[in-house]
Amino acid sequence: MQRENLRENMLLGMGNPLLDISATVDKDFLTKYNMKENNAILADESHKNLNSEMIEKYKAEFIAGGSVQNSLRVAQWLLQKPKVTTFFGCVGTDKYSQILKDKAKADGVNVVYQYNDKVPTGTCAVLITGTNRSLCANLAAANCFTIDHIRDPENRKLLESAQYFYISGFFITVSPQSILEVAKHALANDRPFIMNLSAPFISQFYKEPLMQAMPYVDLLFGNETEAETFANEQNFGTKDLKEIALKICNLPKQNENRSRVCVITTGHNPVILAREGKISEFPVDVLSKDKLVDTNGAGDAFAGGFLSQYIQGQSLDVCVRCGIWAASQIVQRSGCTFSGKANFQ
Ligand code: 26A
Repeated sequence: MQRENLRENMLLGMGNPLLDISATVDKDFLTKYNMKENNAILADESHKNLNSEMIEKYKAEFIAGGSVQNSLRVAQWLLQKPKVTTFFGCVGTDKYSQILKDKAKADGVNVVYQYNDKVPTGTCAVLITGTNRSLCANLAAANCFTIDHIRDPENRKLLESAQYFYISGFFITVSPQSILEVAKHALANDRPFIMNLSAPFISQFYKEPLMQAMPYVDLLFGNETEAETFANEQNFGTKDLKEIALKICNLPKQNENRSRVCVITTGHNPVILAREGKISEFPVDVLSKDKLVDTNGAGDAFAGGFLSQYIQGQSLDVCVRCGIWAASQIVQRSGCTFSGKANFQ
């Protein structure tokens, strides 16, 4: 398929729009807030001073974030045609949501937010230690997303004309009902339904809604710690990532026309792709330490790069290579940001 065949609103994404508050911190600061490197958690009472400390003590910068929105921005960067992707998520009516919207729109995403005028836009503290990142999301308005948004007649048209659907595991904490509605729509129309494991805590603490969505999932992304946690929670009886990927493919599935594909990223180690009982591995070019800035957004960029090719009907091999390329660009910058024209070959 050629770029000319790309049309508006082919890929519909749904997730938590968050403004990242990002700074390099010392490890003690991580410990103080009971956070671990390369993890992602939801904020609770104990994190109420986290953002202000990040801003005042560490001079944090504000960067557009939110996992799915990041992926769509990266996909748009590669697609070079505006509005091929549409994003649903909930924000407040404040300055932060304007920043998020402006950024995503400038990058070409068709942003269709649900607005909540009582709750502020969600934020995510991004604590960088060396090249690792630890995320603590305060969902705020993102958590107020309701199924009404996808049932609104104008938005319904967008849902109906979309060919591919991408939702983060993170969104399970917000509206599992909306996830199932989209999943069932995808199934009824034989269109790919794509999810991401997003973080270990999703497999641990949102097991039931996650496993309700799983039978609809045609393509699943995850990284090594997410896959290991998932396997452990599902009593797979193995820590071997290739076996885990194959077992994920074999979990019960609704749409029998499509066999499930599972893609596991493993940092700088090869990407594992499982499909139809087979494993393929794709090496990652290891960047020198001085080129690496931070890994915030690497997984999102991988998904965005992959999806940019997937929706053009490219082979899974090309999709993975593009995911790897996109992630390698994003880790050379702060947060999920990029500049210039994407030159993936
Ligand atoms: C529900 N949670 C915890 C989250 C997130 C999240 N996006 C959606 N839901 N926690 C962190 N992020 C986003 O992940 C990106 C890096 O992969 C951050 O906003 C960050 O931009």
